[in-house]
Amino acid sequence: MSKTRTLPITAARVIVTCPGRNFVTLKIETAAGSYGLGDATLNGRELAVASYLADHVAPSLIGRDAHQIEDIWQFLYRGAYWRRGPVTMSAIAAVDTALWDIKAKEAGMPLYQLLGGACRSGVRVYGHANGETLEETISEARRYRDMGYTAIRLQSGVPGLASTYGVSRDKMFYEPADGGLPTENTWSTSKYLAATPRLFEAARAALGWEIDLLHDAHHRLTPIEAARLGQDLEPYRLFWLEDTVAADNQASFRLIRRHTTTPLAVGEVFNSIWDCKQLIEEQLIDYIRASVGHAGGISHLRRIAVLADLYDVKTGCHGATDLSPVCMAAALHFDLSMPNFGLQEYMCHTQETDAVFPHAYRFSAGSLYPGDEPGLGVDIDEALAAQYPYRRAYLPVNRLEDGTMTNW
Ligand code: GCO
Ligand code: MG
Repeated sequence: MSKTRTLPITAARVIVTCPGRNFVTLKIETAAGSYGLGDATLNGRELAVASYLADHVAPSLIGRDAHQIEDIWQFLYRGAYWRRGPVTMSAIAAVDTALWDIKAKEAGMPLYQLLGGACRSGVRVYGHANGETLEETISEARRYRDMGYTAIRLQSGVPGLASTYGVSRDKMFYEPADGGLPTENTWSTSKYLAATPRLFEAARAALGWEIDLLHDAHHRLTPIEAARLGQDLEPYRLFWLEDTVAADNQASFRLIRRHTTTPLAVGEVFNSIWDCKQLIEEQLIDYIRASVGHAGGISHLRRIAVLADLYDVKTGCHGATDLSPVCMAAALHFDLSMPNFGLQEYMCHTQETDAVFPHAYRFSAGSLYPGDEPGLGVDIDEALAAQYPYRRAYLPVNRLEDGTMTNW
């Protein structure tokens, strides 16, 4: 029997860059001269993960065998003692993703081949149509349809509110981290609940029934309000209704589920299988939105997806602009290889970001294709990245009209 070749890790470097928005990237190098990339971006808390990796993880990686992905995952998860949480799990995710990138490059295969091969020809994605008014949102949706999208998320301004989640001036590149300190928004659930069914009624009248429509409530409702919205939207047959409640209390989905057949998606802020377990096992949701970047990497997200598959829950990976092209590429290889893939979120990155992260993945006719380069098929131009130093940026915060803090 031949002896297994080891692949010692020689360096693990953290690269922070801001080509329009902040990204944290881990680059792991091996004695063979190969390297892999992992996304460690945590919107509004970027430097916490950068320090976690550079100060606490990188030194313990040097000399380990890059091929031992699962053992290194367990070492970082169990070895931290302080388990889970977005900072730890984003850091572990970056290591895991970089190691899968290395292994696939060593194998000379695109990563999806190593994960079991393609289960479908491409990865269907949804785009983001948004506008200040219902009319503007619908005309944006038409534009997305003309670009080839077959699934579109609709977010619209709410009459009587100055701003809301999901509506931006730049229609192609939505960026919510808009302030050097958190900006304050004002929120009214009653105004939102009145406006949203009207948006979808108008959208179906204008766009017909061929197109899949989605919506994100962004954690702002109570369970009974979520149940109401789900019922009110039933006539318009949404593909999914996302993040109605914050889901800190997984059992709260029982109440929502009891009242509506609108398909439910949740989990972009989840970072572990334990955040998903009850929701999946009790079949309280239809789509799990956890991402490679925030939920422990490809290794851990596969566990979540395998559990979900047992209960007819499909994947719907988070894919906002604050997940870098490294994370997007990883998501595409994962999506292509999983039997219970549902739909992938896709917000285009800016040209500046794409230049820093040259990538093989391409959009065509409503789907993304990861390409057939060995590994993830994404690189980082370090010289260009160095030209964009970190800029502090925060997500907004939200208050009710009487001043009470609420979820953003
Ligand atoms: C989505 C999300 C994002 C988040 C953002 C926070 O569904 O894409 O809700 O827009 O708000 O990722 O950093
Ligand atoms: Mg969301």
